[in-house]
Amino acid sequence: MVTISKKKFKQSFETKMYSLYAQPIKDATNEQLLSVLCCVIKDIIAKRWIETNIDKEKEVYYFCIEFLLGRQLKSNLLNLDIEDSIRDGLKELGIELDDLINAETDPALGNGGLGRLAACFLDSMASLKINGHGYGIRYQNGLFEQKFVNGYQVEVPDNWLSQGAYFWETVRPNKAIVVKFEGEIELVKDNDRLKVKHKNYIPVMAMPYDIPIIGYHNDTINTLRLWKSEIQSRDFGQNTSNAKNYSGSYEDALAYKYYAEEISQVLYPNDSNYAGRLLRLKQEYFFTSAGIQDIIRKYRRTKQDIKSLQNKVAIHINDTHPTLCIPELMRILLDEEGLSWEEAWKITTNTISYTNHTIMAEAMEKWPIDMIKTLLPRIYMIIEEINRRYNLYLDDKYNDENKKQHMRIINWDNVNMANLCIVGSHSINGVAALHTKLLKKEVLRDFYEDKPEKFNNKTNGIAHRRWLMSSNPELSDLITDLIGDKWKKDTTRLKDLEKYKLNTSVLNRLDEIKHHNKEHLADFINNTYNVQVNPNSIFDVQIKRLHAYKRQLLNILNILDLYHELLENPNFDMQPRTFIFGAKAAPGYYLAKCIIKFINSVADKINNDPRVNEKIKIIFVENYGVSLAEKIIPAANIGEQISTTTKEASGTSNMKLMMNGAITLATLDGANVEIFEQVGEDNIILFGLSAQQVLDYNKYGGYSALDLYQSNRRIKRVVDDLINGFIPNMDSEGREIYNSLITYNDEYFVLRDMENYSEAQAKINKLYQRKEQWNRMSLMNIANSGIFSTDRTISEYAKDIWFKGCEINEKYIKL
Ligand code: NBX
Repeated sequence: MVTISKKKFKQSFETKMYSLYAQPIKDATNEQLLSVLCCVIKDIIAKRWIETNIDKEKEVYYFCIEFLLGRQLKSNLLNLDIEDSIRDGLKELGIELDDLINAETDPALGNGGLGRLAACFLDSMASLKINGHGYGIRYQNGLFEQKFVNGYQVEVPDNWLSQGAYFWETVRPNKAIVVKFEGEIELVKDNDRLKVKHKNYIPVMAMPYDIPIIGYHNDTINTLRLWKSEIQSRDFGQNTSNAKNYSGSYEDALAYKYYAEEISQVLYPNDSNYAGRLLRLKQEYFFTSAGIQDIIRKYRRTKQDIKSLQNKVAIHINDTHPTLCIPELMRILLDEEGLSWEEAWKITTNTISYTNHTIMAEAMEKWPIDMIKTLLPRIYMIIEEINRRYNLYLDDKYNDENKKQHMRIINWDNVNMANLCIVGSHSINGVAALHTKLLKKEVLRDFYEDKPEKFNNKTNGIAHRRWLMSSNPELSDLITDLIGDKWKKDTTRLKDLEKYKLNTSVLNRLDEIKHHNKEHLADFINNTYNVQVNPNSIFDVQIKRLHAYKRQLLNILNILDLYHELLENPNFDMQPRTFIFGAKAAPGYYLAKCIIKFINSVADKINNDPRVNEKIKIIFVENYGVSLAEKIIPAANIGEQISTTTKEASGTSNMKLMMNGAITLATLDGANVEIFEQVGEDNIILFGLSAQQVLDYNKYGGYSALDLYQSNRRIKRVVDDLINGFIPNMDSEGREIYNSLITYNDEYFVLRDMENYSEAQAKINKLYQRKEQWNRMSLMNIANSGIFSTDRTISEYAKDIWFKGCEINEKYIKL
């Protein structure tokens, strides 16, 4: 393990300060101090980083179009086990470590669950000593910064590189790669073979920026390689003689610069429907081509037979955004390595595996043929051939035209990316048991029936090092006091906490810690939003992207109902509650933005009504992201996981909240089902339609929202509030929401689940008053959260997918 003494650290820090900034420490800004600290840490790990990279075991490459890393300093110090010596050393230099921790930018290079999962996976791969590296895009602008203006979401461009640089990254111009767009393909005769010549293409340089991913208390340092797009200014030994010529005019040169740089300029801010835009397709090919070329370049250096690629390399496609890995690998094997189609296909399918993250039709990527053909002529030829061969297979095996139509890769002038992934990979997994079941039985049924052995489940997880040890140190220390520290490397040991479930003093300690965390959050809310919240109230939290299926609307309508009940009956026995929302809406998602405005308007009314504001407070935190999550989650009493059953593939905030002792209020959707199985019915509050009921409703025309509205007084009351002026400062947003519920018949069963939800909330109200029982439920949640560490998830990927049949699998079977 790397280590550094306090004395040595102080020396290195001072030297680095001089060499970087030529100024004394006392004159430095927090950003400068942070940059110096990052450099010192990078020096400490450099040797191990190099050594990890020349390891000879099979390597995993995890392709994801987003990585939502969060701040790195604290988690790096934790994983390196040097926080204390660095904290003390800095103190002696007159610097507070916490100031530097807070000075770090939080790179928002992802939308939500998908990108955060990828970041947790990197942490676990390194911590399990897997040589697993990430490939993604270094967006110049990450997810927009959210501001509320008069209750409306306003998007401000995210400028995470405004400090001039990201201190953790290392740029490697010597490893740049050329990615080719557009142009024409010519087949030229070369002896007795046809050679592929790509002419007049537009060369875009993929410049790698490497971020070290540090394993927990081990020597593994993996790499997250993010590519930035640039003009091709130097050739670095890559032959680009057939490229289009841009040196003609100044205008041409500028147009070329724009073309290249635009690709990694901005992250698409959608989390649930795909934007079928040309630029997005460029992004997808840009990072997959760069990554695949990089892998092959590295592999060639080992001088091993290309036919053994699958023994040394596993390529994982996270959702369909990196699908083009498949034809790109085929291209290299065919055109550069000269393999036959059959050989190339075997290697490709044996190397690549795919994870699906949604069953929602609107999120399924389908790219128009013409777009792919023009942008990526050679890749399109390969996709066409994959499709042609697959159609032969289908025609041979099935008569049912409908079924075959469903399974084709090219269909209705589009390339269906999920179908291409399924056909081109050896493993397809869903992200929670229910989700995988729905894939097998509903969405991908034909494929499952065709090749059942390819399908498997890998329930998501969370990096417990960040989401418990680092963000909730007091709880983490209590756990260690009670059961020792083995749980840090094996979270299933958390189960040992169960033996304290009748121990009043432990339960009280747990309560105290939760209270401290709530006080910290209350201070933060007070300082940031100028709203007073009561730490003795129940902190009820819903933090996730804003989407109709996640049903923030159900939550706020219930709050409104509660408000009415309180007004009608001021003595209504109610434990004070603080409802906390955090959510960004995709900028083009109008209904989601209306819901934000509605929540903010209801908050305004209730928070300013002295008749109730001792009992109810609503806080909608601006710009929700990883750093805010780290503050909110340790302080939560209740985690709202209230999606329309069948719609949330897994969810991961459910796991984070549970691990921090929140009680889950949930539908039996996504991984909530498994949380329920872990904690048992006494330790979770369930409500709502079952998956089967939702499927049946959807099959047979749904229920009548209008009938329910007309027959239920309380439901009618809150729905009418959307349009009767009861909530001030609303424009047409209320009508928009009203229409989604009544005119368009409540696609997400908000009103259908409302009564049941409100009963569940009433149950919570009662339970919380029995403090000891509540604390016991909290303890049981923590004790049974161990299975949701990504260490478990990743060891399953390792043994069932990436290293299946490999010698080194032995290592992971023991995990
Ligand atoms: O992936 C999320 C699911 O909704 C969650 O249920 C799940 O827990 C999580 C991790 O498996 N999906 C998600 O976050 N998707 C996106 O962010 C997304 C981004 C771009 C896009 C489509 C979806 N075009």
